[in-house]
Amino acid sequence: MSSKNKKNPQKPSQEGPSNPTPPPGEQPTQPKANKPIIVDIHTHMYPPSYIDLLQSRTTIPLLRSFPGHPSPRLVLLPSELPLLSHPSPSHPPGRPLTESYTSLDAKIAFMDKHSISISVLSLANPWLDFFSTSPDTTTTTTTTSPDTINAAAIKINTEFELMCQTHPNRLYFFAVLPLHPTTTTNLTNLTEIVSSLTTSTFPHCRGIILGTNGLGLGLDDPALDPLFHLLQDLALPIFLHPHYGLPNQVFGPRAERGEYGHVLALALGFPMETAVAVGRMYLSGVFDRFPRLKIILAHGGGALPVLAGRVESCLRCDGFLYKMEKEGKGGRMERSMGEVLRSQVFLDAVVYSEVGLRAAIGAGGEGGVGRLMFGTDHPFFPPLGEGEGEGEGEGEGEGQWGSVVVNREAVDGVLGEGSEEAGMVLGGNAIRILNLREEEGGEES
Ligand code: 5CU
Repeated sequence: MSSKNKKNPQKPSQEGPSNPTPPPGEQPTQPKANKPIIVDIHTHMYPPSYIDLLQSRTTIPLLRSFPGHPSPRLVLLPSELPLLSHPSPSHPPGRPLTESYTSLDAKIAFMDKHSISISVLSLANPWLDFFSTSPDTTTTTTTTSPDTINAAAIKINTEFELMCQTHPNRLYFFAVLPLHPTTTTNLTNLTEIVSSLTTSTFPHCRGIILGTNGLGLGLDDPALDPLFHLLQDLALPIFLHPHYGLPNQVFGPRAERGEYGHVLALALGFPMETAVAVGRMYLSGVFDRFPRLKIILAHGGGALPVLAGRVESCLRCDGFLYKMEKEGKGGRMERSMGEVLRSQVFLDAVVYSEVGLRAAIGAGGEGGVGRLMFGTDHPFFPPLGEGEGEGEGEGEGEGQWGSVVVNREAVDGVLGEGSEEAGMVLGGNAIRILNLREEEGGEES
């Protein structure tokens, strides 16, 4: 990791017009030179009750054993669905359920191996979306009662809270919400659950993780307004994460037959999904209605940083929206997409390249460096075992994970190893933005 490329360092962000000065206790934390505090804000787990849920299911997401393969496999992605009905004996769909997905000891060992002081845990995709009407209708479960879904969310959040309590100062979490179509008629319950996240029951909760599905109609669904209102009022950020990617047909029949593994779905489908979700929120006026809502986008905002200008341009030239505005029927946003990105949006630094990282920093404007937070996406993208086919031998491996090193090197390469700016992205920003304060009697990393 070299400091030769100290290019384009930028100043810390003021958090936009809605948050001109950080409140007391949210002052920027400056890490010590050369030994930055590393905070991982993008790190997943499946706690025990979620594994039970996966085990009980017959369609994605599920856990399934395949003859000739020692460990059960986690089959999660819509792109894996065609392979589930005709699994190849040598390359069954999914990924082996290793300890990395389920064990807190494995998470701590991973953190220690990568000098990560603090992790903000979250349930991995697809959260509890399968209880809702999803874009992939085969994953719909309509018979589950709202009480059961609420109870599942509370149980999972409690499991995360307890994990955090066993490692004070090292672990926090983003909670999962029980979103389902009946939520709108059941808002009191949802309000109670969301409000509880800021009480002494969940002292380690720092926001919520959300997919792009919402209640089944996406995040521009006006039925979500009460939720956004509440999250804004409680100052609970959304960590927005993709899961559905793009429809399988986009990638062609060879991808549908599994010939390209997960590459297209994860590398190209996920980032487009994130960009589309935020574009829909923007055009529907979510950010105008909730200007204090904070949203953290996974994978450096996906395709959004490079496409935000194009969204603005298309909006400026759209005859239909122009006419709507003239007729006083809306159509225009109060702020440009760029302004929203510079004031309400934060990005993780899980982009795997200097080019991508520069775009993510640029999206935040002058204060872009102050809006970016390091992440690993653990336990996804592990090192693969030597000579093992299709990830069967994947695991912790001996050294640091290549997927993590590449992200760390991009930060050091763009901002300069040991620089103040690199320290902000690696940990200082997360400590400030997510208010990761020291607890008494906490453990050292
Ligand atoms: O490899 C994968 O399937 C995934 C996934 O499902 N979610 C994620 O965040 N990264 C990779």
